[in-house]
Amino acid sequence: MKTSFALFAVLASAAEVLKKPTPDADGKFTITAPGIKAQFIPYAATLTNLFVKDKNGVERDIVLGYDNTSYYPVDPGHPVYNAIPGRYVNRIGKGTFTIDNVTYHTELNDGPNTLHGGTNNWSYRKWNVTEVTNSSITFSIYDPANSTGMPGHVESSVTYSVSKNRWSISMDAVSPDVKTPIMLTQHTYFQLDAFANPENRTVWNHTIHIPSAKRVMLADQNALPTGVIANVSKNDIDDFWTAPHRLGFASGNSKFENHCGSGCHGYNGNWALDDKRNKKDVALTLSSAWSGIKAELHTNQDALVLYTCNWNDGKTEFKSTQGVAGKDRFIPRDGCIAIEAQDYVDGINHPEWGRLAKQIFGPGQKYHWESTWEFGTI
Ligand SMILES: *[C@@H]1O[C@H](CO)[C@@H](O)[C@H](O)[C@H]1NC(C)=O
Ligand SMILES: *[C@@H]1O[C@H](CO)[C@@H](O)[C@H](O)[C@H]1NC(C)=O
Ligand SMILES: *[C@@H]1O[C@H](CO)[C@@H](O)[C@H](O)[C@H]1NC(C)=O
Ligand SMILES: *[C@@H]1O[C@H](CO)[C@@H](O)[C@H](O)[C@H]1NC(C)=O
Ligand SMILES: *[C@@H]1O[C@H](CO)[C@@H](O)[C@H](O)[C@H]1NC(C)=O
Ligand SMILES: *[C@@H]1O[C@H](CO)[C@@H](O)[C@H](O)[C@H]1NC(C)=O
Ligand SMILES: *[C@@H]1O[C@H](CO)[C@@H](O)[C@H](O)[C@H]1NC(C)=O
Ligand SMILES: *[C@@H]1O[C@H](CO)[C@@H](O)[C@H](O)[C@H]1NC(C)=O
Ligand SMILES: CC(=O)N[C@H]1CO[C@H](CO)[C@@H](O)[C@@H]1O
Repeated sequence: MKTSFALFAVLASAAEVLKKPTPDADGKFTITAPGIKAQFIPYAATLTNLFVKDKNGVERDIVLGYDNTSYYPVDPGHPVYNAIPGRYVNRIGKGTFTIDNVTYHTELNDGPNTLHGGTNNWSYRKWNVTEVTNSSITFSIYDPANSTGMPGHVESSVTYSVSKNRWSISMDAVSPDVKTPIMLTQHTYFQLDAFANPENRTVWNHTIHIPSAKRVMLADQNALPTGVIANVSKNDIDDFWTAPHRLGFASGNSKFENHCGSGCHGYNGNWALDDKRNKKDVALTLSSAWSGIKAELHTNQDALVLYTCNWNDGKTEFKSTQGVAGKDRFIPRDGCIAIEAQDYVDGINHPEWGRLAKQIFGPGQKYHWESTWEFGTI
């Protein structure tokens, strides 16, 4: 009796193991729910493909990426495609910060500043896969002390899950030993027409609305905040709050050129969301008239970085799941928008902003980030 029960248990658990989702030949894990399919690789905890239906019911892959999963780690441009940079995203002014009178130095990999933790950091590492189901996947990372010039080790994880028409992302992190900066984001680049609009492959005709983005960080030529947080007035170049605007609505404005740094037109800025907004409300809506796809963001974060892909050089191909058969496959300049929910850029160097408690974590404290994208049609 005992033996057969034990045998039954073994067989049952073997069946469980067999049913466990495994990666495909390219190393991609696929999770699905009605109306949505998402694929991921452990490198940088990257979303490689995101399929939703357009207004005609056609499935569209609406994020940037490569067909070849082996290319992500060796790509010299390394645009952090749909990855998790860390442990402190975006810029650190002059690659330095101070905690409790000790000054730390990080790699200057973006002009005079640090960007996304320097080279070879969280978005350059293969994360561990800790749990997979048909509709969710969890990746984890152990970041050793000083691996990015920052004190103490950090343990972090991200869970991606899908439910009907919805993609949810949840990230946690702790620094058990000492105080250290932690600020994460999920760095997805969207193209809601999947480059299949025969008239236009830029994002300028996508419409965006961010009702609580009433303030924006002024930035220098290297896209580093100066410290001044300006109010955004109606129809100003950064106004996406008073009404929905096309991303290209200000392209005739003299401020459009060099708006995101020297030689950079369009946007690579950081908007502060109203602290008092109801976090149950939609924080941002992005849509495109051509595909009719609409994406609504909910987030617990207080700021957003938007980047309209000025630096695409027109030499990188998009995926075989995108575009129009028979046409060229190159991503044009301005061909996408990265939407990064996070806290205020370089807040560790601006105590006057009052963000230190949201950006520096030590023993006993928990960092938690969450966002949901809900897809539909207009
Ligand atoms: C994929 O990328 C890797 C790394 O660059 C390269 O060695 C390999 O040849 C590529 N495979 C294909 C099918 O292009
Ligand atoms: C930092 O230095 C100041 C001035 O010397 C001192 O008053 C303060 O106690 C120090 N803080 C810490 C946490 O060591
Ligand atoms: C997951 O998907 C596989 C393949 O479609 C299926 O055999 C399995 O029963 C599913 N598991 C669950 C828990 O739904
Ligand atoms: C993955 O897990 C192994 C074993 O626990 C650990 O040694 C390694 O550092 C982990 N990798 C990452 C990227 O955290
Ligand atoms: C941290 O790493 C840098 C180089 O990566 C090194 O110069 C520095 O001494 C290290 N600091 C500590 C406290 O280990
Ligand atoms: C741009 O969007 C408008 C509606 O907002 C639509 O009428 C027009 O056809 C679109 N243009 C292109 C090139 O897709
Ligand atoms: C795409 O549309 C934008 C504005 O909507 C326009 O500036 C640009 O010239 C168009 N590109 C092409 C290739 O038609
Ligand atoms: C923004 O507006 C508020 C009042 O709504 C005002 O208190 C604040 O000084 C303004 N900020 C700037 C930088 O002008
Ligand atoms: C700039 C910097 O500190 N880079 C580090 C990122 O993490 C790797 C370990 O994965 C270190 O080797 C790099 O020095």
